[in-house]
Amino acid sequence: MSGAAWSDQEFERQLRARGRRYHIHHPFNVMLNSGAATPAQIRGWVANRFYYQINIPRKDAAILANCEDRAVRREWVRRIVDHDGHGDDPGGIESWLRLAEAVGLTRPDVESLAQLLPGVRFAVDAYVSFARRAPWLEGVCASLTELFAPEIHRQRLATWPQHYPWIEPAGLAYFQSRVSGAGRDVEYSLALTLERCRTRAAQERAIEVLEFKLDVLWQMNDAMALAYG
Ligand code: AHQ
Repeated sequence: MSGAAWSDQEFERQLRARGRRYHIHHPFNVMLNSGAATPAQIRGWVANRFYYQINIPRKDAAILANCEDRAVRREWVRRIVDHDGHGDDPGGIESWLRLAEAVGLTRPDVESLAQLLPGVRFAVDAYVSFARRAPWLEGVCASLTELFAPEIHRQRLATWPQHYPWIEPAGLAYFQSRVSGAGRDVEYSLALTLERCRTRAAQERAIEVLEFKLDVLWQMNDAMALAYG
């Protein structure tokens, strides 16, 4: 389509408008956050999302490897230590394993990926493969699904304790960390996207990349809904 470049305001509006396809609206997520999930469905979700979590640092390392801009790398590298941990901070992957124990899974079972569904594996692998071969700026654009992430984490924190009192509350610490973490991360990703995508073609490509990542998240929920009902 192309044509004149969108203003920053219009480009941001276009990006945020894709939130209607965010996985907060997927029936499986609605079931989880409305209190209708069984312990088995919760455990299946936690075990499968673990694969997404352990691949985030590898995805971000792929973006770093493709990025020649030191100023961007200085910012982006933080995402890796946020998940892998650094110093006294055990990191987000450790928090996810604590969530796993809080919902009645064991660390060895989750880390074995024994419950990993093919559809979840393929969606996550598609995301990592994309980050490896796409220009680094497109990898940045793919992370813009986090424009919508603080809300989904807040929703879990607001609903899971009342709906699932059997889950040890300390296990929800990861969601708490991402309310502010996702907000901080996406503030940088959005500013970089608005700054670097200066033509209409680059802006429309950014939208296309965001829609691909929205499909990755949606597909993960499709696979889990099919497997766990
Ligand atoms: O816990 C999540 C996380 O660390 C990230 C990194 C980011 C990216 O780089 O693509 N996306 C993301 C997301 C996380 N949690 C998801 C959830 O629903 O709990 C949301 C997901 C995202 O919105 O992309």
